[in-house]
Formats: sequence, structure tokens, C-alpha cells
Amino acid sequence: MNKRISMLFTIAAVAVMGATLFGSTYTQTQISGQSLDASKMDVNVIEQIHQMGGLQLVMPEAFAVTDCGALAETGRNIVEFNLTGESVTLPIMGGKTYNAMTFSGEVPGPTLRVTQGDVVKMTLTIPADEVTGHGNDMHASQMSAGNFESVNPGETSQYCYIAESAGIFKYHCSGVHLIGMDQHVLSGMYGIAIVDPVNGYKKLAVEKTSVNNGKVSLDRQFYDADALEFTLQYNQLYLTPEGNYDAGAMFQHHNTATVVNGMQFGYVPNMVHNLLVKGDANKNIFVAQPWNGLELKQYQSQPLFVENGQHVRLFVENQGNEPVFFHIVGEILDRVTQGNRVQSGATETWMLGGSQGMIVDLVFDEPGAYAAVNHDYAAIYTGAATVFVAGDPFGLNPRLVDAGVIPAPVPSYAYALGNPSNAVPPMGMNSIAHPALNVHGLYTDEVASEKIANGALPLWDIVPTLPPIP
Ligand SMILES: [Cu+2]
Repeated sequence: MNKRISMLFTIAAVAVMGATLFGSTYTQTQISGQSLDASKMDVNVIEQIHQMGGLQLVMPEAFAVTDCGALAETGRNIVEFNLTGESVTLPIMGGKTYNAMTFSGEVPGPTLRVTQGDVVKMTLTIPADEVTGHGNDMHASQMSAGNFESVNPGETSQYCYIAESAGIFKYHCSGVHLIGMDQHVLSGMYGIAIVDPVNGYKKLAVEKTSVNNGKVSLDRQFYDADALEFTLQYNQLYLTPEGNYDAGAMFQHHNTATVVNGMQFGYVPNMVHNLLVKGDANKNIFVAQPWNGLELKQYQSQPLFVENGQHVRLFVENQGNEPVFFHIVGEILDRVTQGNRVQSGATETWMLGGSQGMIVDLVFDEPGAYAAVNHDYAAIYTGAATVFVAGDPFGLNPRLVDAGVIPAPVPSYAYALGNPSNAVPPMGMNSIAHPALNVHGLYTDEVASEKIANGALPLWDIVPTLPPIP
């Protein structure tokens, strides 16, 4: 190793250690959310870092274009994105709760959607009664990290940038000048920005075959760029039995849960689906139904409903610390795009490293239930299972029509039950509108009330009542 690289390595290592130790120390006094015991660490190392002043990101302003006033004059479309940093208590599987940190009361945070070339005006507000400061780093931006700042309780801060690259990009809390960043992100402070390509999405080609007089030939099928869209964000929880962040577990990659959009097994059937399919709320139609029961309200699990032969677009982000081997049982990923470049077509599984995203385009040809998983068995069995239901595989249409739930047969159950609100991004230039949304997600009751006011269905109040199966 040459001398310069060696020195850089040393600085980086110490900086990481600093963030770790001071993060623990700082947040322990704030919300007792850490289990890493700094008192057991090497005192000399702690003292050295302390003498360095801990870790602070102090960088020169590299890009004048982050100035919101100057960007407002450019004639570009300006999209405002307002987040608040809020520590709240949220449920975890098994009836317990954990000390979550959120953007705007939701895990993941709200999804930002803009068009390539737009100016994003990002504003972070920390309520006066919040227990700690927070920051915000948007991977869709390209600017000096000093702009991400850290915002103290009772204060607001803002930065602007041009979303120059199309794709799906993580955003996350950057802690208090990077201190405690791991705790804040892994406790829930993450989300995505979708930057639609300025010229729109491309139509989708799917390779099929046809047979004529015993000769098989290629039959490429094309689908319009417009698609029914979902977001799936993978992460892990590292928790003590009391529901606090466990940094010791994180450093050893010993997660306590694998979550998709904040929840373990959040997109599987519930008792309403049991009732519809089996005529009995207590006859489970899926191997694991942990979020089962109307009293769970927005936390009751909900599958994702799609039509057969419909172009479906998934925005997938790995928010976590461990790889995601994205696979859909019974389907092939017809196209994988990262940034605005196609990476693969007709592939079985695509891997995402930490803080990596992709856009998956596919068509579900046959009626049925399909599980999207992280094809790491440890992840599957700790929560990374998401059920898509395509078409009418359970033959419910006649019963739904007879009961007056729907006037005529429908191409997906979303027309009767809606799709879960936290898996559906804001509309973009090539989005097909979902027939309805239901109120579902790891968010507070206040956020749930907002969703209801905006038209999402509180299924716990309006469950379709069907006559019993004879
Ligand atoms: Cu934070």
C-alpha cells in the first residue's frame, strides 16, 4: 500500500470508528436506543477520536447550483419535498413495538417522484419536541455533502438540486453530522426518490414462442410504456428485546428481522382473504399470516393485486446492510433497469447490494399467487415475502358480483379491495392508476387518517361481506 492510500485508509477507519462511538454515546443519552457499550471499548481509541473532535463533515461548498434562489431562476420545474424528523413507537411482528425513527411518521418515508431535469427543493423540519437532530442525504443529488447538514430540534433547513439522472435513488437520514446515522437509518429513516426519464419509459418487449406446423419460432410481444407500479424497499431491523436499536448486532450483521417497506411479512393474506377464499377467517391460505386481524387496522397485511397481461413496473431499493437477491417465485423478471440503462432481460434473479436500486418490468401471464422474495433463505424466513395475486385465481368474481361488492367481473381484486397504499408510488408520466388504494403501512394513526382523507379505503371498517360458501 503506498503512503497516500495508507493515510487515507487510516483517516477513513478512524472516522468510521468516531461515528460509531460518538453515535452510541450521543444517542444513548437521548433516547436509550443503543446497546453498544462504549465503556467496554478501548479507552485509548476513544480518547484519540475525542481529541480529533469526533466526526464532523466540514467541506467547502463545491457547487453553487445548490443555491435554491439561483435554481428558481433557471426556468426548470421546481418540486418541493417537505419532510419532518419524528421518533415514534411502531409495531413489530409478534405484537411488540420498537422505537422507530421516521420521516413524517412513515417507514419508509414518503416517496418523492420527479422528472429528470426538475429542481428538487428539499426541506427538513425537526419539531421542537423531537429527541434528537436529523439530517437528510438524497442519493439523487450530486453536490457537496456539507449541504445535507444536520437540523436541530425546533429548526428547519433546506437545499436544492437538479435531478440530473433518471432512476430510483435512496434518501436517508445522515444522523447528527453523521453521528448515529446507522441507528437513524436502520430504525426507519429512509425512503426513495423516483426520477422519471425526461423522455418517458420505454415500451417493454417480452420474448415468447409460437408454434406453427410443428416449428417453434420467436414471438416477441410488446407492451406500452404505461405500467401499474409498486415500490418495494428492503431493510433489516437490529433490535434488543426491549425494541431499541442494537448496534452490536448490526456490526456483526446479526439482524433480528428482514422488512419490506418496513414490515416483516407485510404483504401476505389476512383473515379477510381467508374468508373470501375459504369461507372461514381462521383457515389460513398462506404459510405465515402474522398481521392478521381487523383490529390491526393499517398494519393488517395486504397482498398486491395485478391484472394478467398487464405491464407491471417495480421500483426496488435495498435500503439495508445485506444483499438482496430479488426473485419472484413462478415469474421471470422481463427487464431490469438501473439508472436509465437496461441491465438484463428475462432473468430469474437480480442482486442488489446495499443502497442500490433497480426498476423491474414484468408481465404476469397466468392467474395465480406469486411470492417476491429476497432469495436468501435467512431473509425469506425472517420477513422478505411479498405476495402478488394476478387475475382471479380463486374464482371470486361471481361471489363478489352476487354480493354487490362489484357490479361486474373485474380483472384483479384491487377493484374490490384496493392495493396497499404504502406499496404504491405517486403517479408519474407512464403510470397506470390503481383501481383503489387501501390504508396499509408502517405508519402512525395520524398518517392513516390523512390517507383516509385522501380516499384510501380503511378496509377494517368496510370489509366486503359475502354470503357463506355453501
Ligand atoms: Cu435521523
